[in-house]
Amino acid sequence: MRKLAASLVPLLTFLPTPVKTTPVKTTPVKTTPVNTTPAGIISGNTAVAGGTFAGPPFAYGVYDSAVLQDKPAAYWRLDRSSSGAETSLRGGLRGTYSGTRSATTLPDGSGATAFDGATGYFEVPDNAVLSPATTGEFTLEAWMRPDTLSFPNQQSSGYVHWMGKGEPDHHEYVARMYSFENNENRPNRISGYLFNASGGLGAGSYFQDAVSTGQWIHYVLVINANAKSEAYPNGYTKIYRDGVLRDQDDLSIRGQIIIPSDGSAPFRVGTRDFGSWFQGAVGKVAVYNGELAPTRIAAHHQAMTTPPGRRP
Ligand SMILES: [Ca+2]
Repeated sequence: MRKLAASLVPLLTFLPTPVKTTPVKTTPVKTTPVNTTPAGIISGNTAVAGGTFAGPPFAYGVYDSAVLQDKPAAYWRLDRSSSGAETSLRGGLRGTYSGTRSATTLPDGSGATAFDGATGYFEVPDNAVLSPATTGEFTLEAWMRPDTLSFPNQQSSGYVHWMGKGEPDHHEYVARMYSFENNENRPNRISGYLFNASGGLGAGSYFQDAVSTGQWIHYVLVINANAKSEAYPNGYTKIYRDGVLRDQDDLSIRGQIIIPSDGSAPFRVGTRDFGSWFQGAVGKVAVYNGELAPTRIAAHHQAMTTPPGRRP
């Protein structure tokens, strides 16, 4: 205040009329804040600059930053369903949309794709980074939202393959969800499996909870054929729901060891091989050529569900 009053003195001397000696009314001076970070912007929003990765340049969201921090081999947000094609952030793998699908939104307001359960899917051509065999370690991550609990176009005992890579003699892995009523008493079980190239029985993990239509679920399937131990002599699969590890199993089934193999099938979302179709939404599909750490999986879940202002 004192400095301000002093600075006004020279100005006042140039005034044409005599100035009364009453105190000059001062107004606060606008000062430049030392902290130049604008209020309301968190660093996570701007940590990843647009244009660094394949795809159109724009500011990525908090969730996208969390995923990209872990260097996925490929990452499709599935927010381009109306354009017909989407190239992965990182990896530059171009996928195409087919059939009936529509745009929808995730819990954080970002875009995803709702598939009609009959014809809609997203497909990416075969690539080595989409195969667990490439490094022996693989993580598949997505947000999924069933829009029915009884799928109209299911297969076998009553389930749909909503994401995966596998065709006859080129089987690799699949994400599955059972209808509420099925022939194995697995109401709405959500699971993931690794197969030998010939198919047949797969090794895998699951969670089986009460599921509601319209409810978003964070799904992470880990396949690790390198980490062999007494408990998991052939390596393992793990499955996480909403950031929490729910199940872990050896890479064998009924005495048969399951070994990842590099097949030629495309990677698909909404269906695996047209044998069944997911009626629901999927977004933020990421694949990693390694095992994503539990703390990072939890962090991804939090990035989607916890408003920035409420984070610890
Ligand atoms: Ca291949």
